[in-house]
Amino acid sequence: MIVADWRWAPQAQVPEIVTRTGWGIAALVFLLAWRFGRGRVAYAVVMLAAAGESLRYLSAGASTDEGTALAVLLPVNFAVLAWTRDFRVWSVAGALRWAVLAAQAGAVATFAEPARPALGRPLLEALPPVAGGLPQSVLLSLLVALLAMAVRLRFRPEPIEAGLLVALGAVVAAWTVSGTAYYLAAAMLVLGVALVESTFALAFEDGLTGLPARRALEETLRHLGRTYAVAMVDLDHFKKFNDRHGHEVGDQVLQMVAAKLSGVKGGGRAYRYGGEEFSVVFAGKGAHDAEPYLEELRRSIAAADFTVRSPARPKEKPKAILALSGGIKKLKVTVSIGVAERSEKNPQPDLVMKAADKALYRSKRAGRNRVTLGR
Ligand code: GH3
Ligand code: MG
Ligand code: MG
Repeated sequence: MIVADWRWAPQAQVPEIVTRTGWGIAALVFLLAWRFGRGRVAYAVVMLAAAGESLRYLSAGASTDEGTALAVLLPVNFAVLAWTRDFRVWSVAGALRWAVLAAQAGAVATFAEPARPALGRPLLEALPPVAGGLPQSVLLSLLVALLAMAVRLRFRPEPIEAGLLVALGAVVAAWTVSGTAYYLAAAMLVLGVALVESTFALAFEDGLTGLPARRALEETLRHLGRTYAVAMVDLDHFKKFNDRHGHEVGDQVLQMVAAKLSGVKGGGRAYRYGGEEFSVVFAGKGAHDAEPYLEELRRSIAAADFTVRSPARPKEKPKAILALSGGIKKLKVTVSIGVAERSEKNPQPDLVMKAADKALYRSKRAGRNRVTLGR
């Protein structure tokens, strides 16, 4: 079987305006990625531009090996991007990534030769060397990458991870269907949208706990139906807690309490209202129906040992804590909760919140670590 003769699908002549628009989109998305510290998007755009250029060059009848190398490498790079942290385009971490990209380009230019079409050779002789217009090596790389990215998305359903997966789908279309430039431009647009979306989402997310923030809560409250309950959750004696263990330990405990709250059952959704106060919204449920789920939360928080690292310079009892500094501590914390529902007396979300706040206050006065229903 002479695989050296394998060629990319012949490309229909794409109007010059499309190519230029593609470059415009690439430049725009790259600049946005630079501006907003989304190096992964910038990296993906550079790869897509390279894919487009090399296909143009290849369809002019050059070696298939360079194109195949690129087609094997691109999905792998996308999968690695999906699994790694974002970076700034212009930074040490960025320089490292660009060096890796340049090294790959150098390796392809150096080793891919028409005389040694190793990459186009079938991996399994029993199967057709080319399926859907793609050689086996490319198919394998694509399958592994798509699987890795789908798994990543399952655990981290974020815009950029999703954008990379969709963009890779568009790349497959670009390789197998005529009109490459259209699909590559679409892939870059998808990444641009993902970038805008992930940046926009920052404003709605709390940086410390990862819970949706106050702004997201306000958005939710605007779109509730006729039946809902809102709970206010406040940590007990948290000021003392901070004084005793330090603000950093306090932050860790807030994160752990938030993790518990985010797992609330019964269709509730937790938000960080501000400071050490959280809200839980139950759409479609009254306060009575929501109460058992809140009670479950309260109990699980009270029962938990919050394991924290204690780096803090102590304010009190320096000797005792110094011995533990840098060590692991197990701490206890409780929460008080007030919950109220929409009713004739409280027909608006802000009134329901106020009623929940009053109920919370009654929980505090009654001795804390309890759930109180608003009247
Ligand atoms: P109560 O049981 O009545 O709620 O007492 P409290 O001390 O929790 O009440 P108060 O509202 O007076 O104090 C809240 C404290 O929460 C003040 C501040 O030290 C702490 N706090 C608020 N936001 C944060 C935060 O983001 N991180 C940390 N570590 N502490 C916070
Ligand atoms: Mg408070
Ligand atoms: Mg408090």
